[in-house]
Amino acid sequence: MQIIDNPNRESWSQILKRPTQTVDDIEGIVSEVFNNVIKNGDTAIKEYTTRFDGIDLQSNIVTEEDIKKAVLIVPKKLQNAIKEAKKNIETFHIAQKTSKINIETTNGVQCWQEKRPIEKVGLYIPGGTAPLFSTVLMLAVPAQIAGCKEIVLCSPPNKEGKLAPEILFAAQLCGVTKVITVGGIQAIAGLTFGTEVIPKVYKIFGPGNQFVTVAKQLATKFGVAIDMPAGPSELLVVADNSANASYIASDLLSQAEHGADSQVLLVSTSKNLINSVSEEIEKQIRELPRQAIAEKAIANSKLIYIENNELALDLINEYGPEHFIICTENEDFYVNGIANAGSVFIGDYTPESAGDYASGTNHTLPTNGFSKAYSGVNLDSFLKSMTFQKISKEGLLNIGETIELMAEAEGLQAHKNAVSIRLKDIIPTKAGI
Ligand code: HSO
Ligand code: ZN
Repeated sequence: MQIIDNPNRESWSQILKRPTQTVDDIEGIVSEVFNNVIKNGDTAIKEYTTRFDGIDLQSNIVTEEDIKKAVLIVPKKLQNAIKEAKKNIETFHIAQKTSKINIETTNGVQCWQEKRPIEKVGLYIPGGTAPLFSTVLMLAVPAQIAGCKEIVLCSPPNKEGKLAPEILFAAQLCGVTKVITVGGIQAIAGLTFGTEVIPKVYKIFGPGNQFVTVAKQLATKFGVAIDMPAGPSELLVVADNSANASYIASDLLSQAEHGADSQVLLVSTSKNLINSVSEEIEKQIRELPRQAIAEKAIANSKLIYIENNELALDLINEYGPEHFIICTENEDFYVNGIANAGSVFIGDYTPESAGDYASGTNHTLPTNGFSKAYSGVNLDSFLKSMTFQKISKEGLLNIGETIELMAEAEGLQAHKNAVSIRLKDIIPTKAGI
């Protein structure tokens, strides 16, 4: 693994580049699929499933019967583990509920703000080399707590034309209202425009490959919201001499095995630790079933020696990792100083896998430096804040003139009139409008 020795600030942006692979003309194919789905609905969806997934599906509707069968296949022990994880995710996300804010800004002017669920949401669960059913929990649990009425789950068919039974088990456990076997651009197009089978939704969540990501971005042009721009997984660990090199190596490999384009970084003030972690990675990677994938990700990854904690923190904030693990003696320095990270894991006994599955935090997080401006998925992602106001006669008397003056100054006479016409009734002697 590449070791970088005390890089100067000017070189940071080069060193911290993400290994994004660009596929030519994704937008072209995404627009083609969108247009075809607008025109031909489910017929187009079926054609693209045959073309992109290599599966000729008779029906992509997942029935109650399919779900019942899936539940029988998932081993009881795994079912219990999924339930345990769900409980923790639920506890953490229920705690995120906020109370209504209700305040009188001026006498007689009552303003309040409350949150209401987004009524229809679409959850995209990728297929690929490993169907990540844990993502079903991370999206459906907060959707259900928020009170979303329609929770539609789309995921691509496997080689047998089916969804993994664990995905179906998690979906029924978490109150998903409809499951459809459809993936890729065509799934996003279906959720954006609606077809006979796929309901149109107001917001689309979930990770996906570059095609899905570009499709989600195009969906926003048609008025559908998305959770965030998603990219390959990443992890940055900061560790000093006090850290356990084999633990650190296991964490770095846990993200590296996600995909060839994942990136993992170690930042350390200790050259000893860097060398030990490098050796440990070589040892542990040989034992992994997904060694080939992890090796490609490790080729994109770096061990960075930095001479002091202040510089290290600046570098970490410039990178803005999706996941940030702190294994240092002075952990508070990093906990308090971190400005840009999706989710933070503190201490020797907090592997990132805990947050991926079962501690309770959400694993749908901003990648590619988006942690500088975006939050990970949380309860609020499924809610909208709405404001309300009720003004009494006294209230309008109190703020009426302010509104009139401002409207007049903006040259908006009709705005002013809407106040004046009322004030005239409240104070009959007031000059005409
Ligand atoms: N680490 C991934 C989430 C995940 N890991 C799902 C295992 N399963 C998000 O970057
Ligand atoms: Zn993971």
